[in-house]
Amino acid sequence: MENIEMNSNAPAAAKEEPKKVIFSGVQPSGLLTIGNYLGAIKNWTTLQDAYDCLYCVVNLHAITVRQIPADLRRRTYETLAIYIACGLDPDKNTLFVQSHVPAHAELGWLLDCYTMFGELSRMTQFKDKSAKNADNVNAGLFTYPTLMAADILLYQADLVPVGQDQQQHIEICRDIAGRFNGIYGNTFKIPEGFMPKTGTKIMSLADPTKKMSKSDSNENGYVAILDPRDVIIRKFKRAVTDSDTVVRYAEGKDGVNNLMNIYSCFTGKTHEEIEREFDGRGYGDFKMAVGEVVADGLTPVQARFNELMKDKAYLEEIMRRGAENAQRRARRTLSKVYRKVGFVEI
Ligand code: AQP
Repeated sequence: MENIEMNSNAPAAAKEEPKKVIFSGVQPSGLLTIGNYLGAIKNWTTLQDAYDCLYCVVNLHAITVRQIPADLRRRTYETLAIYIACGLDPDKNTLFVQSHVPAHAELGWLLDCYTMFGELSRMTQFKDKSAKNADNVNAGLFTYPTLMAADILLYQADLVPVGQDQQQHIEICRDIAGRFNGIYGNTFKIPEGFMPKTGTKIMSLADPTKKMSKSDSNENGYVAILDPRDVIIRKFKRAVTDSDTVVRYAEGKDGVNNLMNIYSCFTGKTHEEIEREFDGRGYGDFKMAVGEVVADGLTPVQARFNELMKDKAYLEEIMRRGAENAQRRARRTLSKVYRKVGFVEI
């Protein structure tokens, strides 16, 4: 053993800065798409060494839209398996399921009482989802952003890596936290949104003016991470483009722009490089090439996913470990909040 001499005059060892905290999640509300992959999960994997990351399968959010129970249960396992298959290491990140940590629902309720009806009414996701689910415009759909604020604030997260569609929810989370801090003194860290450089908004292949969504009723609109190769290629072949025939990134060419973004995310090539590569070639060639790079990129993810899904006990062990860790951290914030608002703790 090394003999270290203590010297009281020696300068104190440089104190290591604690890692910044990251929180994010995906709803197990369908087959995860390349929008979820490029806008969120792929970005998360680049953060796992430098940050203290918590990634959640947000099943409480998923029931704001009616789910078939057996599907929801299966997709909860699948979503966790996709996180790991995409490269999230369960030893470096806290991976967990939202309903396993009751503090989310508890803080969600409390924050409902500090969120205004008017601000929730302005959320575009609420407007879009109410239009899509006109027969089930439930209170949970309306207060979704408050629960999302609770998810983030419970862990005193510094950063929330999300796609562009979630930017408005990050803003309202900051407003709620600021309001609470204004009344009771510093309680919550005010988080920042953190968007990837590319892939922030992947559009539907069937209607490139709309975001690609896993709950789209038109299966040709999205490419699922688990879609087989032939399905991926067929969906790209059918992708809506325009009457022009030149592969270039320009205003009004939503379909081609979207395909160029996807190609760029999977190959690392810039738009200029893509334009040069497909100079003089038609859309047919281009769509085929996009389908192939996407299918190639997803092959290892799918292989790892299939292995993981054979071992439910392993996935449950990850869920259990993640929930214990998350619950311990979440409780600290919740106790602080309860004290501040005047709840008696026994
Ligand atoms: N099309 C997209 N482009 C880029 N990022 C996207 N994300 C979703 N769609 C795209 C990002 O994925 C993360 C998880 O999303 P979610 O499942 O919690 O909810 P969502 O944003 O409502 O995603 P979907 O696929 O549209 O789900 P459904 O259809 O169930 O509502 C978020 O970071 C999101 O930005």
